[in-house]
Amino acid sequence: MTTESLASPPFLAERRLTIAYLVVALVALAVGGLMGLFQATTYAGFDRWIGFNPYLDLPWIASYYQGLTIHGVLLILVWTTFFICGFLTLVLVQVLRQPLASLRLGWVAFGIMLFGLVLALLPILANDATVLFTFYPPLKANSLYYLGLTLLVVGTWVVLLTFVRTYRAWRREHPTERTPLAAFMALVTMTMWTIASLGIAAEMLFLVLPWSLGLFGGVDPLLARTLFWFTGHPIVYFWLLPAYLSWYTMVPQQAGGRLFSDPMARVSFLLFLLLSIPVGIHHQYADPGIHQGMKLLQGIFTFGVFFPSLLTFFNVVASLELAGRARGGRGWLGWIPRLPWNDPVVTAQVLAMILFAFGGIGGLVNASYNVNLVVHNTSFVVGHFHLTVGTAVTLTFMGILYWLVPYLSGRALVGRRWALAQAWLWFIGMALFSLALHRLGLLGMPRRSNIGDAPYLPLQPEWQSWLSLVGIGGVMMTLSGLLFFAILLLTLLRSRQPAQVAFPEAAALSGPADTPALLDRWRPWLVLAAVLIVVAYGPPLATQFATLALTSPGLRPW
Ligand code: HAS
Ligand code: CU1
Repeated sequence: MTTESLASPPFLAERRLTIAYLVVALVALAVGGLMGLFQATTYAGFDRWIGFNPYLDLPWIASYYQGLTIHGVLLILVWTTFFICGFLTLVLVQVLRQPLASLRLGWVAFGIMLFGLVLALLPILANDATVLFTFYPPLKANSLYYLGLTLLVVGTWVVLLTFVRTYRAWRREHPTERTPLAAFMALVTMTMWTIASLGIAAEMLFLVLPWSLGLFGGVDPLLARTLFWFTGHPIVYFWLLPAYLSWYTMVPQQAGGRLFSDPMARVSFLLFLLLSIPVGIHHQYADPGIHQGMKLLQGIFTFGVFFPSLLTFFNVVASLELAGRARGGRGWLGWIPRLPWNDPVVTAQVLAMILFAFGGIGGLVNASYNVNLVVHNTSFVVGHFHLTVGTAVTLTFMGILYWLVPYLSGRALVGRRWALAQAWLWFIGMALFSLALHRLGLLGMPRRSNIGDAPYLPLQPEWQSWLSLVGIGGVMMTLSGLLFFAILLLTLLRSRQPAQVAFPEAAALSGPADTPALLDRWRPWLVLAAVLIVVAYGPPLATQFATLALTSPGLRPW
């Protein structure tokens, strides 16, 4: 643990950069969350009760689909990415005790991302890019949407560049030391993401952007989807790994214990580096034009990428057990009540873990080819990703903000009890909401449909009670979100007490010294990752390039 005097906090300049990222992230969370409320309540038919339908009654939102685009882009792309870039920047400089190699480059990265975000938002808000966050062609958006999202991605590459330069500077001064675990995790996360993002970058630059500018007469939807999912699966681990970083390197200390195994944590992250990318075709099991053999191979790799999460399950629960026992817990399960359930930082994150176990099981269902055919494009998948990105990631980030905002502002958190209530409300609301969506998916309810109002989709009677539960869960999450923002704002505006927060760095039972040197090298793992990508994506991409057909004209059904 590092204790620093509040009079002159270290890395003041880097903190400012982190704060800038967090501000954008939180605004995105607020606006994106509001769209979620609209969706959940119209699904449940509450709009007819209260005589207010956001899509008909609000002048600035034209349709369910525009709302859903705002929801997806702001939450899944902006809230996550901006939070992660800000959080990891701080983590890197703190644990390496090394200033950012180039602060200016750090701000350039932020500037590119923010500029890209503004460009993408303009057509979204003007209802000129109502193509959802997946922007599947032949749906065709205004070019600014594609250009903006491309810049957002390019900005994250610059973030990696600043990380690598910072790490190199540290390495020169510490040639034989093991990279501190949290810094290692930050680097793996950004490296994996950068390789992964090459798919979406290629899709943008060589297919949809020229097509939207009128340079190509048509587009090849299959190739576009394949390149999209090359990035679209690993992006979920780009969101997850920073949460894991907190579960491994911070929560054990915050809970009063130690990390169980540092080397095992590194193995888990290296497995993510290897296996996150060559699995994207599990989103395309239902697509024609991809060979069954490749679907099988990527399906098998998908079961492979399950393992680093199983290692995490074991390691993180063992660490929590160490904490509970250090606090006097006895017996098989007696350690659980001894965890600091009165601390919102820990409670929010443990609750996130618990729901993630169910999200992970749902992931296995999705990954199984024959069952996927039952749940694909149904609300089952929506239930799955609200447990993962909506809870494992989002509730963890909220828990992190409960120490990070005091840490950055120097003001103690106000309303700890309210913060606890907020975490539980999210947990219970999301549990009901996701349960209902999983169930509705099994009852055949499609995802991405204006349930309740779509003329082509009559409501099935057996959906009705579950739809009410979706609405109730959505309202609970909205209340939780309101509480969350109120607590943060009051902390910033009203808190009179100085914060007593040190940067959390958990010690480990089996520490970095037990880590074999091979786990701290980069080249072998990067080469292996590249080989796996070529094996998994070489054949389908080669076939799709060979049969490239830029023939689909654009569609604007909205
Ligand atoms: Fe997924 C679709 C498969 C994980 C997000 N996923 C999606 C979509 C999103 C998403 C957004 O194979 C929809 C995309 C779209 O718009 O179409 N997913 C998986 C698999 C995993 C998985 C195998 N997904 C995630 C994560 C996400 C995420 C993480 C976001 C962050 N997913 C799929 C598939 C589809 C899919 C198919 C396509 C479906 C279709 O047809 O469209 C695995 O990585 C999951 C592994 C997780 C675990 C859980 C480990 C538990 C831990 C916590 C332990 C601690 C506890 C605390 C319990 C094995 C580490 C104990 C505490 C005490 C106090 C005792
Ligand atoms: Cu996936």
